[in-house]
Amino acid sequence: MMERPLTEHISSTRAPLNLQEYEAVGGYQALRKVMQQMTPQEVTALIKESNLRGRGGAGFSTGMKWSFVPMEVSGPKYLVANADEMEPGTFKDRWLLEGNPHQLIEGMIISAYAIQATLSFVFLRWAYKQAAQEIRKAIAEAYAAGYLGNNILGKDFHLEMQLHTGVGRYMCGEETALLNSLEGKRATPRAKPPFPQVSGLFGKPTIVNNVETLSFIPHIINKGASWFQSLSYTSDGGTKIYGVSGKVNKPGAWELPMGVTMRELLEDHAGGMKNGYRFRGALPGGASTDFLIEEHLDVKMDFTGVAAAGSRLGTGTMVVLDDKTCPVGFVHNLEHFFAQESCGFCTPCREGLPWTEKILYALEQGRGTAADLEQLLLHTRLLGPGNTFCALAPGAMEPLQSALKYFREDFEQHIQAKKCPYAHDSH
Ligand code: L3W
Repeated sequence: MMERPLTEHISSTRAPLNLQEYEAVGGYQALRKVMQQMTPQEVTALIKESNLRGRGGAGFSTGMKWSFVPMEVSGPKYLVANADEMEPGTFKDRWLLEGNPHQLIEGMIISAYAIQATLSFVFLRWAYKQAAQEIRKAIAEAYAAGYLGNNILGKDFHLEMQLHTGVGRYMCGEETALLNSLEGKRATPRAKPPFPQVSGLFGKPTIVNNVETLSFIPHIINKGASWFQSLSYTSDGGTKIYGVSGKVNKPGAWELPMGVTMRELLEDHAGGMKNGYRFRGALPGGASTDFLIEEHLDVKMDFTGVAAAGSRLGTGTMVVLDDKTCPVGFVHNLEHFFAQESCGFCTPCREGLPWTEKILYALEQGRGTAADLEQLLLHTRLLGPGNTFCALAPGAMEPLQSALKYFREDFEQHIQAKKCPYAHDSH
């Protein structure tokens, strides 16, 4: 029987586990174990050993991130759960937030203990109203039970937790923009280094981890690093919440062993393509990843496998492109989103994304020229890694550059025919 530790107790037909129900299935046992038996350093060492890699998109080692916190520095330290899930096609954290809020809270308390943080925040996407209700209720229950507040489980450890709802901007998911937003400032990114682990919220050491990442912590404490490794098909340990959207029979999200193939996801879980639609490609991890195509269907969906195929696992939630949807229109739609969500702080992103969108729109409408394709290629370099302040614009260039590589004929057909060849089909 395949284990699904994160979602085992989530059911679409009932409310999330309340505190008592969560405790009845072993909830807060990991926190007890940590408080009774483990030093902060031991917790960090265990998480490092588990090779838990960040589930927000970048896959950075969680234990290593924690180990950068200068523990010898006195004064406040902070922990933030990044619940600002806004990556297009991505709806995995919502499942955990609405389905098992105590699991996240327990993970946060343990993580805060590991870095000796005394104040923690759930930074929640504005539109996640149901999640806000569940988290607020669960935080109150955790306070009432003595899992939050002063002297947690009788130890000399104190932690406050607050729910902070965002303002509905994609930019707030970038960790330094998120911290500026929490400080009440405009949500623009900060230069890194210094990384937040050293200088984060109000200039103090701060850890920002994704919801899925933090939700794993109690399970790793309870069952150990090798158990976590054993859940996965590959060396990137654990399970992963994968998702599929697009013209498939059963779009959805599933917790599966890390390293399932794209084909398994598409055929076994998403039920294959809908009648009359053929698979042309997919963005493996939300919109800001490169397309993979049919020849990649047997790629293992872990950080290493997807990178070797020329893309990134990202959030692990796949967006499928079918043969009746215009790839130019598809990418135009994405660039419209990214242009709208640029925070405007750095010039290449602020100016380059709307220009990219404009060129794509003209192409889609049959008003494009061959020179426009060169312009688009130039943009993928000018807005690429190293030329902007954060990952937003480079991420936005990934679907574009790979569409120009794999679907170039479609772009050229628009130019030659002076119209969209899909005009009657693509909706
Ligand atoms: C110390 C170093 N810390 C990296 C830390 C850093 C951060 C984490 C990842 O996100 C992803 C992208 C898209 N010393 C460090 C270090 N860190 N080097 O590791 O850092 P980084 O820079 O690799 O990535 P990032 O800029 O934090 C970029 C994804 O985000 N994305 C959007 C995702 C949206 C969602 C959502 O809505 N749920 O996830 C857009 O590009 O996949 O991989 O903590 O401090 N030398």
